[in-house]
Amino acid sequence: MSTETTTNAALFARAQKVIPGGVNSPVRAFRAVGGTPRFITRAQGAYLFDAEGRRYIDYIGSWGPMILGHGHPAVLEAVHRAVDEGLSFGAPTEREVELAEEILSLVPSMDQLRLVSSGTEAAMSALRLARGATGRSKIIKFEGCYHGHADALLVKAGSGLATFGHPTSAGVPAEVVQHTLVLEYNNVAQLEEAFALHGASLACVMIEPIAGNMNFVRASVPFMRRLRELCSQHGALLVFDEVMSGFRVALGSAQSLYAKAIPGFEPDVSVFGKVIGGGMPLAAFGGKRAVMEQLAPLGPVYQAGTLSGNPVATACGLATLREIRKPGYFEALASSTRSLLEGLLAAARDSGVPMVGDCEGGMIGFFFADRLPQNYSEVMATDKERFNRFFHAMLDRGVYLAPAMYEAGFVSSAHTAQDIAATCRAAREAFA
Ligand code: KE4
Repeated sequence: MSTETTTNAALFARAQKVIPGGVNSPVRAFRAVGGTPRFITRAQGAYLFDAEGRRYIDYIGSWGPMILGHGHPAVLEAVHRAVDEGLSFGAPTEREVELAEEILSLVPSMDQLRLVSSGTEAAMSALRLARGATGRSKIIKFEGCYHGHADALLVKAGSGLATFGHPTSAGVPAEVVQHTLVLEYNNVAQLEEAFALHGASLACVMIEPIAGNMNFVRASVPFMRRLRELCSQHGALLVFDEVMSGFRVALGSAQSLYAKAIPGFEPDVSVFGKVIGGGMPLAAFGGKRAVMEQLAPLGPVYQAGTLSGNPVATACGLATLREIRKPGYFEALASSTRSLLEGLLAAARDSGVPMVGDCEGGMIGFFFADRLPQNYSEVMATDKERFNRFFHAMLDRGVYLAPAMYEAGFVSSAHTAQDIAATCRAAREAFA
């Protein structure tokens, strides 16, 4: 590699010639925070290394998958073995059955699941399944929740509850989102009204139970309890999009937290991704047998994928799940994450900077505000400029936070107490 392409800026200029925006996923382009994206050459443990040889403590973890940190020996060993056996067969393998059994053993709300290659594909398929299983077309989603980029889910709130959504992306015809109603997260009154108006024609409600795509916002227990009641009452399926929260906020995912607070609580369909692939392209959606049996080849709802259940990806996911289900794993991870949050908030407090935050398991979020936002508009009212300055001040000090204030952060089991302490020291310098 010649010298002129060893800097991040040179690589970014070169990338932009051949890839739109120089990235294969928009949030990587740093457009929300400004500056030049770091081109990563390798990663190990809690660290990323960029093209200029800089080391960063990594709090993105590939946007969630790298819960064990980078290069965990058990995961690499499993992947190397799988690679030697074959990259893809397009035929069933025992390992995808093992992975399905492993996931189902940790998510009692599901009888069966299907493996796919991305969270988008899983959420899109879950939506089609809900519509096929109920014979209904209308759906509800919430402002600030992201469920991948399938057309019907790229939609923003209409001008009120009677009107349906408008596309958030070019290329999505209005007809495609005319059945999608967008409500305010944590707003029980809107739920009541929407179900009163449309309950009989609702196929499903899709929700991120802990919303990681507006940084970190929990669905309140009263809201979630009422949502479950209304879905049951009107025959709409409750679809939990746990692509981000799944196996990240708890071993039993976010649904296990709501099951503790609401006796008998279960979603009808769940969507997973990220952690269950351990960094390889793998996601899943599942639910009760009666719903899942609507899927081809058994039922009328079509869904398919060349690399679904890929033998290398399933090896990576299986090795990851077998590590995180070990006794004490999540207690230790949650403790690291809490000490990070407490350290950051203490640094802000000592500098007179208004900062709030929340965390659960290995997922963390913080806002420059006086109180925790409960919905998208409150998140967007927090101090974006201060976040962006903080992001760069931390990046300059070797701490890689999510490059957008509406993204969550992730701690891995590879982050040591020293890494957490170094991060909090960097925050104190950044706030000074
Ligand atoms: P993917 O298609 O990116 O694997 O998953 C889509 C998806 C679905 N549901 C939830 C709750 C998600 O968080 C995601 C993807 N999350 C983003 C981070 N905000 C991935 C990062 C990116 O878009 O590059």
